[in-house]
Amino acid sequence: MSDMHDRPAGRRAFLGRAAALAFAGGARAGQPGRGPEGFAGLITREKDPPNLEFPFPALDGFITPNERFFIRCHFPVPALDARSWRLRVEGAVRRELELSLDDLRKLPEKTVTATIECAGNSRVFLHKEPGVQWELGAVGNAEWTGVPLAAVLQRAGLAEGAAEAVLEGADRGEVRGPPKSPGVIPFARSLPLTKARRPEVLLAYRMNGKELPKEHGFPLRAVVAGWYGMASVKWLTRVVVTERPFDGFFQTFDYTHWQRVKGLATLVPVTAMQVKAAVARPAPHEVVRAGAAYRVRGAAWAGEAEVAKVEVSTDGGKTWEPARLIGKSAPFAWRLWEHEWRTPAKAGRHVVLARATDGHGRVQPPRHDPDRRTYVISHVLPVEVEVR
Ligand SMILES: Nc1nc2c(c(=O)[nH]1)N[C@H]1C(S)=C(S)[C@@H](COP(=O)(O)O)O[C@H]1N2
Ligand SMILES: [Mo]
Repeated sequence: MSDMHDRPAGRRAFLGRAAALAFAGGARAGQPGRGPEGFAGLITREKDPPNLEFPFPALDGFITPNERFFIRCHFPVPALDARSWRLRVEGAVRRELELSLDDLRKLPEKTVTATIECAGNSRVFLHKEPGVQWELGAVGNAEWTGVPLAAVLQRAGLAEGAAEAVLEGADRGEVRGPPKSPGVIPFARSLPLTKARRPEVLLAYRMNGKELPKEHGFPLRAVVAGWYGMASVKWLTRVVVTERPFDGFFQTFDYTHWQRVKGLATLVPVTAMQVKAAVARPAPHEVVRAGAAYRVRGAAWAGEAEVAKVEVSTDGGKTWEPARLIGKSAPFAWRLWEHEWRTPAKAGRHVVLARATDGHGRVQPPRHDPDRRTYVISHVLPVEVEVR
């Protein structure tokens, strides 16, 4: 299983059943209410619009299959017809474009394996903050295929002074607030051109080798690898190149955090994902057998950086041991990890923790920094288990 994520693009992208059960320890097969691989479906956090999360304890492979990938929608899912659908490119460009899906498919195709985490993932662990109450599962890792945004921008030609690319979706609605939106607005987010032109930023029409599902942005979405999910605009219909930073609703009121510049707190848009390890098993309040071998396991990701190290503590943070990183490191994709735990002989409550370090030496913080507001929730999260 050490080569579990090292598969060439286009081949069967998720683990075979045998390998999946090996990662899952095989223990969950046949449990009531669970499928053979321990997957009991997504958890509904909000019905309308759909906001559903992956039950993170069911993590059993490097690739998240499409039907297991979390869904985050601010507005109702738009129904788009692929034949009449067009992507308009306008603003500070030399040539405005109107591209069909066929036009896009003629550009050089590219596949990127990327982890997308919602910036509000793990919000339920903060103290009674408003917003979708995600546990650990507003995150997934998929193989995205499409064309680089850079290729489209190059076709349009950037005008002098161009600074950002605003990506606009076809979904729209009114945010009741507070704060309220200025009436009905589409979902839109901008990228500075330095990121927009990077090779890992795709306009994707396929997800794990299949047509992009409706809830995930059919027929075309952005995939901004390395950044939190809000940047990966779904149901993309327009790219507007601007000369000045875009101050739209989801760029200012939502998905921003405080940054201290010379002692002054200033709001900045949420961008790159921060290093984070999440424990899949044990699940919270799982009953674990005393005096036995237990495989602690999970995933870790670090946005634009690499996961350098994952450490596990099974004594509430007093001592830490290195976990084994599975497979090879792939840029922008999470890394599965595991750790053998010899559980105590005596029954009682125990706290399991995982802590990741990225390639720049940045370690997950022990507590949530309030300057991050209710986003970028990457502090170490304790998992309480009962040894019995
Ligand atoms: N058009 C549009 N794009 C969107 C959103 C949205 O509501 N509308 N939600 C964003 C957020 S906050 C996240 S976390 C990701 C989630 O992508 P997924 O639903 O495919 O998991 O989509 C992003 N792109
Ligand atoms: Mo999100």
